Amino acid sequence: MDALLIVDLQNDFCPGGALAVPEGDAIIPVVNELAEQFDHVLQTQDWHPEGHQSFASSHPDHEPYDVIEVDYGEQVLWPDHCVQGTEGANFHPELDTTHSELVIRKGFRPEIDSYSAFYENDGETPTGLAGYLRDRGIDTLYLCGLATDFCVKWSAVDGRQEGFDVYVIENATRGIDQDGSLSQAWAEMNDAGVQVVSSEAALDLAVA
Ligand code: VGL
Ligand code: ZN
Repeated sequence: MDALLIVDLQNDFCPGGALAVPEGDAIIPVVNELAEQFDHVLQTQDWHPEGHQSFASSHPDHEPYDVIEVDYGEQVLWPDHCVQGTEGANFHPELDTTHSELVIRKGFRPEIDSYSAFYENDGETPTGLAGYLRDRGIDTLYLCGLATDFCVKWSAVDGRQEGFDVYVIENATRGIDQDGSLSQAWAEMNDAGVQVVSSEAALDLAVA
């Protein structure tokens, strides 16, 4: 069984937001069409407390996009974004969320960032998504949303690791592209066995 997973389509990742992904909002009409057609739709929501460790503002000697060492490895420092309860953390108002069965919130532990829908960035704290999918008999995931080179990539690679078939819908995702991270992300996804499809091909495959 197939599911569409819409990653972090929130105000702060769209133009005008705190961590805007170029053209982030351009995917919304495509995502809405996909959401209408899939039998199962899931979403993630980046959901940080104020003062989160991933915020540059929590590290007085650093600026946004610096990379620091933390307990679980390298951490990019971001502008404050998707703070719990703020407008920036809300889903984009044009996103049709009526079809969504489940919203997985992530990044709410103050000391751990969480890009992947499956695991926090320590690589071992699960979000519960794998169990939910298995319980529901879902074995194939179609990913869309933001950002291609961070939360979408980590979710896709971890999904493969967990044994799911994973497709990334190329025209329904956009990247941040920090220091070449976008082309590296496509290469890593390819190496992990993630397949790349257009939204038209995804609809043919999944809804046929
Ligand atoms: C994301 C950076 C920080 C994402 C979330 O959704 O890709 N990127 N938090
Ligand atoms: Zn975040």
